[in-house]
Amino acid sequence: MSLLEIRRKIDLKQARVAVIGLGYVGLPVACQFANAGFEVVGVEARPEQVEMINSGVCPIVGHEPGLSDLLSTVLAQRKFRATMSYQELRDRDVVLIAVETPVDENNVPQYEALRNAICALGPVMKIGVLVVVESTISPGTMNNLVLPLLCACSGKGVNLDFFLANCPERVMPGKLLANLRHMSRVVGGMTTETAEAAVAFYRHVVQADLDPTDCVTAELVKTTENTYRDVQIAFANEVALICEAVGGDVWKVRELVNKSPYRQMHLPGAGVGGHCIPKDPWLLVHGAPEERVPIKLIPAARAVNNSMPSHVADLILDALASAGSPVSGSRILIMGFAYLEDSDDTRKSPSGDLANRLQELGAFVVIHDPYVTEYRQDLLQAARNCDAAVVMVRHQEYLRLDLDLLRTALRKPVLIDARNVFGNSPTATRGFIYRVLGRSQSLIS
Ligand code: SAJ
Repeated sequence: MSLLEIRRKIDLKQARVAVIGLGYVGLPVACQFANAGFEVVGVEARPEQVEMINSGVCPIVGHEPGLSDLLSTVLAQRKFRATMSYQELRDRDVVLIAVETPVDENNVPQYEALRNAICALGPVMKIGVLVVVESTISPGTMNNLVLPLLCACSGKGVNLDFFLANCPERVMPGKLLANLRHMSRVVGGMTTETAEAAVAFYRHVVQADLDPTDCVTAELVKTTENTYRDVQIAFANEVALICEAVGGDVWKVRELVNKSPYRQMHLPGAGVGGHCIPKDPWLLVHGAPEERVPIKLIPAARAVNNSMPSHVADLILDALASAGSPVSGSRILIMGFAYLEDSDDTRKSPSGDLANRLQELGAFVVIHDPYVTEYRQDLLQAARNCDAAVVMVRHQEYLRLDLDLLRTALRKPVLIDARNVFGNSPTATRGFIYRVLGRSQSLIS
């Protein structure tokens, strides 16, 4: 089948679609295309996920508006089904690959899931199939890994027997369906015609810009947009450390800096968690050959952000010392374990790093988080007999907290604010031994 024939089937919504990997990227994508009128098969390696999905239970934890209902709808319409078998991909015209691409403890990308998907797809994919990689990958991966491996595993030729594109996902936990519909996408193709065919396909579910380009550009855009954010956050964090040392208040400095044209200083804080920002800078760096590109800034920014939980621990030690409490043997309440405000997602949470650091120092840690099941307890009850409380996440519940009640519950009135939740509130500044990340002690009355 030629690309023109694929285009015709896409335009008529007669293209049979498959999505490999039904995680927080693949499942919403599969449901959206099924809801747009395509018949979609989802391939998932975890049998319990397949069973949950086919029984209409959305396996994605956390609040994802509309996803459960959409899954039920497309299952009822028999437009979508999940399977473990790649044999069901033999008749597919368009195959999206949305598997995980983590980095290991040495920050080296791990493409095992991607390789497994390609090696399983190759032998069964039909002539004329359009294969689109949605996973976030290092620049060069399409040309140097995906393409040669797919040719080898299928015995087919690219642009002849199959067509290959890269359309990186731009999803955000908590807004999976909304982002999918309303955020622009870069669509890289091995040829211009392939990119245009992929644009025609995504046009059925994406209402924002779809920007056709080559695969390397698509890989660079996705990894760069998240690396940009990580570096910007690291800059804000380093300015926070400077402010603490020189008698400044980074929150005031940031507010005034951002009044200057073309300044968008990010928020300093307790660290950078989640599944994207801590990982994607390493995917970007890994794409550039070390011997040819002297990369310094991006790893340094990662190091700054990774050091913030330890800096919060230092603020806690300083405040406990002022209260005459040694850290060893102290009970410390960590408020917020999710990596992001008003989320239950705890992936690479800075609070986990802080808890480990405090326990190394001999402290006993009590964790509270209104969104995370195992830490969803009464806050004031959790605060009882604690010698300090540290706010790590700007959850709405903390913004509304009555600090007088917190002070009464604590054994010692020690409060460390790693996200400037309480600002200059008199109850915080006068009622506690109070530390705010990025604000010099001299400015806290
Ligand atoms: N953070 C800061 N300061 C900031 C912004 C974030 O310390 O100014 C911290 C957060 O507390 C969190 C981490 O960084 O621990 C990540 O926060 P995030 O707002 O970047 O949220 P993510 O990880 O969900 O990032 C996603 C990304 N989206 C995709 O990959 C498709 C990212 O590209 C988006 O920029 C981001 O959402 C967004 O815009 O909210």
